[in-house]
Amino acid sequence: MIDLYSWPTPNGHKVHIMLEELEMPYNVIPVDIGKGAQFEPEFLKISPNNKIPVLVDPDGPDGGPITVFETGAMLIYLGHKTGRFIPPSGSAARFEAVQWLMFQMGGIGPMCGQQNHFNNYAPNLTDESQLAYSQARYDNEVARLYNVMDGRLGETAYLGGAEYGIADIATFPWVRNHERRKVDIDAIPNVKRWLDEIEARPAVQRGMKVLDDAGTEGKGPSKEALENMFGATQYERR
Ligand SMILES: N[C@@H](CCC(=O)N[C@@H](CS)C(=O)NCC(=O)O)C(=O)O
Repeated sequence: MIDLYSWPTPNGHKVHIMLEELEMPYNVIPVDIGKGAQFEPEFLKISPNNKIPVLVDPDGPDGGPITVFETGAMLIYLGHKTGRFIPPSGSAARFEAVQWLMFQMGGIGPMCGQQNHFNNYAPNLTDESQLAYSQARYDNEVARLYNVMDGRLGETAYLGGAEYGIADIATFPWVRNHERRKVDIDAIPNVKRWLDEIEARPAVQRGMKVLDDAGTEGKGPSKEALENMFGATQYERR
């Protein structure tokens, strides 16, 4: 059975949703990133970038176990393993889906992450003009990316193409919370249509509930969590 080292965050949710869509049995091992569990030496052996999630599949492609970190790689891995939620290997459709997956990995995820940081966390930034600049920079960039999505979804049913798949699964947990992203959803009706449809999928609803007993829902991070995620602990060489 697949072991998934995870935590209830947008990146964790991507893989929870994919595994639920696949109806694959899996075992979730919580890694409390607020308490610093991502820096434990045993975890760093499978996650050299000290981030969740990480997947360990005892039944990997060469007959032995395989470890995969980085959610984009994990979604491609699971799609390839099962032949589901990803177009056939080598097809033009595969590259179309992968490019929109990369749009999430290189754009939506990092920009929404920084927007969240500067709007909600930026713990030590007391210089108002720096804070205003940083917030405007990421608010604008996030709004721009939602508009790019809206254009794409005006042309195709799903982000990756005609079929629902890994690009949608990767993007949904980051964009569902549009109020937090300061985006007017009524101005981007194609994104709204897509969000409503994906939100209604039972597997998505199950995936979003994984680890919801971790007690993080609706709570801001503690001082200890802010230190672990953004403070000096992050920059110690390990
Ligand atoms: N690009 C990575 C990002 C993973 C990531 O940022 N994970 C966050 C939680 S959403 C994390 O583990 N943060 C803990 C830390 O940075 O110490 C992926 O897609 O897997």
